[in-house]
Amino acid sequence: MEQLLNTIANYKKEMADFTAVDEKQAEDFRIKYLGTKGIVKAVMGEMKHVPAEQKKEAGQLLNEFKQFAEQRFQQLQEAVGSQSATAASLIDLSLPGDTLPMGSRHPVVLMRNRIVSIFQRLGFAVAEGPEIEDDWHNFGALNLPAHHPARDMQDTFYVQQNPDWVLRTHTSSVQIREMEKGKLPIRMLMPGRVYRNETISARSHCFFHQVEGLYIDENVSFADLKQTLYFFVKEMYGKDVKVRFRPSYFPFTEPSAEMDVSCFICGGSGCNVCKKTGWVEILGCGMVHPNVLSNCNIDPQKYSGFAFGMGIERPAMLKYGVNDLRLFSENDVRFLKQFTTAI
Ligand code: 2NM
Repeated sequence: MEQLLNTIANYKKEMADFTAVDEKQAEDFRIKYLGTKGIVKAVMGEMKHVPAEQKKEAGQLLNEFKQFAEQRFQQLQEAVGSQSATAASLIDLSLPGDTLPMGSRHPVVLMRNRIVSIFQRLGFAVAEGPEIEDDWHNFGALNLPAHHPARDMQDTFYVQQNPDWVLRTHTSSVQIREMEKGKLPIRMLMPGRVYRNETISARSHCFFHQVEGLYIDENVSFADLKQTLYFFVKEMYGKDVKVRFRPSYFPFTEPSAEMDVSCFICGGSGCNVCKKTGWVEILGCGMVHPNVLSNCNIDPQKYSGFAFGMGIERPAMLKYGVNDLRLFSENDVRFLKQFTTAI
C-alpha cells in the first residue's frame, strides 16, 4: 500500500510538471499516461500485489489516480487550444499592410478621357460598337461606293473566313448603328480602336484610336458644328489658341472640312511639329451626307447633322512628349508607369 501511495504521488507530480505547447505534445502525454501500454494501466496492474483487505482502499486510490491523469490531459489539451488562439491574437491588425506598386492609366486612355469629358459637358453620350464590322456598316452606309479607294485591300484588313467582314477602319460604323436605331435626336461620341493595313513605324501603326462625334436633329447647321468644335478646342488647347477651317472631302459628309489649330508647340513661329506652317491639323468634320441619313432611314428633308473625327495618338504624343507611336502598344511598364495623371 505504501509503495503504491509513493508511486502514485511521484507520477502525479510528474504529470503536474508535464507541459505541452502544441497538440502533438498533449498527445504524447495521453500515450505515455493514458495509452493502452501507458503508466495508469501499469499502476492499476499493481492491484494484484495488494492484500485482499486493502483492495477496496487501493481501488479508490487508483480510480482517483486515473481521474487525475484524465483531468491533467484535458487541461493540457485546453492549454494548447488556447495557445493557438493566443497566436491568432498576436496578429496586429493595426500594422500597415504591404504596399503594392501603384498602377497608372495608359496615355492613350488619358487623352481619350480628356476629349470625351469635354464633349460630355455639352451633352454628348458615349457609344461603343464591334471592332469586326460588315461591309455595310464600315463602308456602304457611309456613302463609300463599291470601288472607292478607301476600300482597297492595301488599307483594310479583311476577315479571311468571310469577305463581307472587315476590321473597322473608323468608328463611323458605330454612328451608323446608332442612326439605324431610329431614336432621334442623336448627340453621341464614339471612341475606339480602328485598324488600317499600314507598315508599322515610329509614325504609323496598323491600329490606332479615334474619337468620332455625331449630332443629328432638326435644323442642325454648320454654325452649330463650328461652335461645338470651338468650345472643344478652347477647353483642350487653351483660350488663346487660333482656329481655322480648310475645305476638304469625305464621302460621308458634305460640305467637309479639316480643322487646324495654331501650333501649340511653337505658338505659330514655326517648328517641326507644324512643319514651319504655324498650324497643326487636329480633326476632320462636316455635315452628314444626305445619302448617309437615307441609308439609316432618317429623312434628310427633316433632319440634318454634323459629324467629326479625330485621332488620339497624335495629340497624346504631343502632350506627353512621346516620339515613337510603337511605345503605345508595347506594354513596357517602364514607359507606362510614367503616366500618373488622375483622369
Ligand atoms: C471624320 C471626318 C468627318 C464622320 C461622319 C460620320 C457619319 F457616320 F455620320 F457619317 N461619322 N464620322 C466623320 C466626318 C468622320 O473623321 C475624320
